[in-house]
Amino acid sequence: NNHKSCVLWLTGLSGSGKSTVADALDKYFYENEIKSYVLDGDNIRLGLNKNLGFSSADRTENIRRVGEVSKLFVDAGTISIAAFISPFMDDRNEVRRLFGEGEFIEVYIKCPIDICEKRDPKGLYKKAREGILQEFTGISSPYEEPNDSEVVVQTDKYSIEESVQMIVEYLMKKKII
Ligand code: GGZ
Repeated sequence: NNHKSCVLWLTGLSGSGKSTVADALDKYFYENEIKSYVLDGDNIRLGLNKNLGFSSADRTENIRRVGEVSKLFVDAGTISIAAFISPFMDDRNEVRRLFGEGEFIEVYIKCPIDICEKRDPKGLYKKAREGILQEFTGISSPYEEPNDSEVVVQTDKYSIEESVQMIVEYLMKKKII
């Protein structure tokens, strides 16, 4: 399969569905013989970035490193699917600057915080409310909403399949896949 490479930068709150959408996209690409790789907290924060926590400075450094790793994947011809909260607009825009025109595709995984909090798959919102978890995004640490994302996916309104389809359609329209 002939395709261009790019980074799909998924930003959104904890519990918004970033990892779910990332994994479903990865599966779609695999089934269509398109090379892709998911970067997320599970494979980055436990390894390369295990010296980083959740202070603003550490989040900024987390995102900077993930941006650089994503660039390596794109150079290698693989679509990088990066799923990180990436709460700061400046940090997201710094990553954008690493890439060529059209190569950085910001996908805002948009979901109201009360719904994320209801989902609370890992019980983290509860811990944040109780003050056990500090500097939690959306509760005690900011999330700067994107306002110029290439794609906006509302996971409270659309199914995972529909969300994947919207991203795929964008990539087809831009002749990336
Ligand atoms: C936000 C936290 C925190 C705090 C632990 N704030 O929903 P999850 O569990 O599986 O994903 C969240 C993940 C966020 O890591 P990122 O690397 O994406 O964050 S950032 O882009 O801001 O650097 C959450 C868990 O880590 N987690 N503590 N205080 N999320």
